[in-house]
Amino acid sequence: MRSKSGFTLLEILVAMAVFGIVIGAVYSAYYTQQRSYEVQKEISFMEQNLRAAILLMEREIRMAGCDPTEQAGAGITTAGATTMAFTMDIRGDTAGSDPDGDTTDTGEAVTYTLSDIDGDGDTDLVRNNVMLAENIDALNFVYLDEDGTVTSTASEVRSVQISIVARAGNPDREYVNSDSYTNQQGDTILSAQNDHFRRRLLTAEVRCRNMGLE
Ligand SMILES: [Ca+2]
Ligand SMILES: [Ca+2]
Repeated sequence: MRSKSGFTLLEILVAMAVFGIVIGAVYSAYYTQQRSYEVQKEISFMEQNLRAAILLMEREIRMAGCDPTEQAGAGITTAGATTMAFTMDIRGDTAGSDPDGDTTDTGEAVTYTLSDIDGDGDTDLVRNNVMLAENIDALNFVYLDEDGTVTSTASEVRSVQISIVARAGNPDREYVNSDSYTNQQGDTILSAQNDHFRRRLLTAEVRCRNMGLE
């Protein structure tokens, strides 16, 4: 016969141990889920950031050299690996007016480059000295002529391959990134960093349909 006076010390210890194990398991499951949620949030923010930036670049670069009056002398002015500059005549002196034969109106001269514009130590994708996307580790342009051959002669450019490597804002201590990233030509644009940041590479090829029109 067992005593009716209550639990023995042993029973209480066993119950506490079981309770502790259950709480530990619940916490561990919660922590794992929370962590994967944070990682997903970082990645989707990084991808949205990158996609929005590359969409704007595609749209603008497609207009490079736009010169409906043939008076503006619009074209690509810098065809560099990490900097691209170009002009286009897309409006007149006032908002909504027609192209007027110059490339001096708002938004008619554009430069894309990589620089730490906000000075926080991480490079950013910059359009005309304004940040377009932050935490960009690599920006690379490859220029192709009408035969699809790589060229560095601005006037011969007919299409542009853009490659961008974006990095998550926060490191993930349980992850090591040992990937290197290449452009569409297979050239390395970011070597393996072996750090704790997740990254995404996005590439696009834009046909500059206004280039090479006589
Ligand atoms: Ca103009
Ligand atoms: Ca920065």
